[in-house]
Amino acid sequence: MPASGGVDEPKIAIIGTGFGGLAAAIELKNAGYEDLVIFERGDEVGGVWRENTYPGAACDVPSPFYSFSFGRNPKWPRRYSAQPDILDYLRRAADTYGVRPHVRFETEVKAADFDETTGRWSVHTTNGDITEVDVLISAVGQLSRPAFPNIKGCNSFTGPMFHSAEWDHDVDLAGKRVAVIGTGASAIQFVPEIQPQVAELTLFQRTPPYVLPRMDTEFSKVHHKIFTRVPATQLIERGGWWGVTEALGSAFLYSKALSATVKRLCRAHLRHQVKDKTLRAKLWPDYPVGCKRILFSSNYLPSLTEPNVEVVTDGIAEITPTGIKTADGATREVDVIILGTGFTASDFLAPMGITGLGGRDLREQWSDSARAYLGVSVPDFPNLFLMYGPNTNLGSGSIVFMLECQARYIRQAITHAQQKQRPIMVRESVAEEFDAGLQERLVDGVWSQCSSWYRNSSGRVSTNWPGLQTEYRKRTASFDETAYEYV
Ligand code: N01
Repeated sequence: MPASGGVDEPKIAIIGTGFGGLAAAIELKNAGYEDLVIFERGDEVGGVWRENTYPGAACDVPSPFYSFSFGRNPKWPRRYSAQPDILDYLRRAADTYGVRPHVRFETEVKAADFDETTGRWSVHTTNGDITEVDVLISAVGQLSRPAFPNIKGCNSFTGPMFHSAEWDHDVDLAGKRVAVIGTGASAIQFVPEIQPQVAELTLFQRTPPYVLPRMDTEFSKVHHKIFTRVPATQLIERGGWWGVTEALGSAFLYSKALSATVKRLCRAHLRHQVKDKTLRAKLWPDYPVGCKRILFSSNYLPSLTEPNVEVVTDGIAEITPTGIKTADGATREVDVIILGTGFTASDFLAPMGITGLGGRDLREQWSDSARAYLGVSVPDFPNLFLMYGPNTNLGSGSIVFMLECQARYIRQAITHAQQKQRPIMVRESVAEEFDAGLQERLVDGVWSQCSSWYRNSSGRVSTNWPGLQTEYRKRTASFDETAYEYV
């Protein structure tokens, strides 16, 4: 807050304009906070929904639930919306709620330092500007930085090679021999889209995913009319998906019997879609269901049964100038390599340099693992708040739901700090106790039983919330001032 005291309106900076940044901005604007500056490295709002333009990019959570509770859209073209429709929704949200005028586009934040004498943050951008603010909110997401595999010979490949999150639309895949590395949520969306165009598709699979059918449907004009005229129908669909995702979450977190049922459904889906026993064996996971994200697709498995597709399960030994060599010594010659290798999810806030009280460096503080009270507040970093911070991802559910919880909580925290006229930070003892409690639940949980982006390099589950969405909502409903202290 302003060092001069008073209850002046704080100047607030938000980094990022994906669902998280917009949720925070809209919450704050609705509460009357207008002195907002929002930094966005791209030239449009949208976050991952602006960046990921690969063929078939879509949300695997139904849109009536994967959208703002206050911004229901009766005109979603489909239940599982495609990337352009979600991006369009976010653009409209930025306009409808008056967020856009606050955004500084093509402005990337490289560092932020807390000044103890003024009680303010100095935000440094790559274009050399420094902006002083009272409150800093990071909404840079967990999945905004592509992970590139460290495979021998990676740079020697002479053909086009690109990551799914940086799709090169200038590369014409028609008639080409294409290699895909990775079988996560991104790959299973683009593989069925490119398979009919390419001459050969070689899918390098390290670990198969569990796949359930995607119960997609086009929303017709009739649906749109009903959703518009009887808004309760939208609420029913939203509530229904909330219930389904909570039930799925309960299965992984609390019930072996429910988990076994989910596994049986995945098995039945695989049997139904893949008749070839050898291929089926390759595609059946050997880790507990839910340990990696369960994927929803009705066209991925059938695409792998097409004659121009080979699923390779031998490990990749090397990328050569013209192909990919596997551990068994075989080399597949390919024209294009597509990396569906995911994101550096556990490097929260990287590569920004964030310096808090006493010159503490956030990256050093998090050198063993990122951690934050409720995923939002970090000791010694006053008036810094995180959206989609550590341990706020879900194995099942809508991140938008979680983001709204965080936005509400942060708004309350800011109001509190404003009333006290001093920057606030979470007490170290509170944050430690909270973190220990989470890890106690996570250490023997389902996500600790295989490797995935939910875990950092030391194996700690640093991305996921250990409970259901409902629990998170309850725990973030009201700001608890006793958990905080003042600078
Ligand atoms: O990434 P991933 P993603 N050699 O990390 C493999 C969200 N999302 O981009 O499992 C060989 O899931 C790796 O293998 P393994 C969603 O939250 C949402 O697909 O580690 N293979 C894995 O198969 C999702 O969970 C939507 O053994 C290598 C794959 O690459 C998250 O983004 C849509 C390798 C990476 O899978 C990430 O999904 C899309 C190597 N060296 C994404 N390195 C929605 O619909 C990695 N792999 C909302």
